[in-house]
Amino acid sequence: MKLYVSPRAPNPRRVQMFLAEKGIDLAAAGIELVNVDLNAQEHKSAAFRAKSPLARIPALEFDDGRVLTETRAICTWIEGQHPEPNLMGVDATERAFIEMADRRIEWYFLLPIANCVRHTHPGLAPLEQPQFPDFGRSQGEKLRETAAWLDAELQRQPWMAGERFTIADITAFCAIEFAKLMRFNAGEQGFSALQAWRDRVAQRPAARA
Ligand SMILES: N[C@@H](CCC(=O)N[C@@H](CS)C(=O)NCC(=O)O)C(=O)O
Repeated sequence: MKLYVSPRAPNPRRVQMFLAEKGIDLAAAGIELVNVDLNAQEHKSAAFRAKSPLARIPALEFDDGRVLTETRAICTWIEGQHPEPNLMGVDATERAFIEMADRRIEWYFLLPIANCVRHTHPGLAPLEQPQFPDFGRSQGEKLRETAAWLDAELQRQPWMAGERFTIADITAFCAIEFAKLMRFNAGEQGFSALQAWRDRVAQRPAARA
């Protein structure tokens, strides 16, 4: 199988961190990492679009030629193949609550960060045309509302979805690391619980994936 990724891109990083948290040896699992050069627009080539029609990564290509995209869908497949340690919930109720946390973080934390960076950072200009800096900055402001909410959550629970580390922590960590490109620092903004959580996740070996 081939997993299409790119260094520094937050969504492929979510899958790579998920694999690392599972302790999966990529060679033993038959997964080859393939780097896609986003700056060179490699993902927009006809060859790559044949695999991922919306020209997005990550993408997981099966040996039979089928291609799975969307980070959460790829993680769902990995969780099914490698159930332990569980990162997405052990029963219907826990799965639903973890999904709620993960999707909230994806939509209201990662997305505004991505929009802010993509519309304000010159390095992202090759990917986001046209850039709308005012829109990007307004997304940066909206991000602070979600950060305040996450900070409050983390004052009463240790992890994003509750009492244990889950996929929601992976999504939030990859998002907050990407937010360095918009100079967002939770601690400096007064979100000390969010900063302490970020620093704890950064200590995990998988954070280096
Ligand atoms: N909803 C998708 C988002 C994937 C996505 O936007 N990936 C970015 C990299 S983090 C990408 O491929 N960007 C290419 C582009 O903007 O042209 C997922 O969850 O995987």
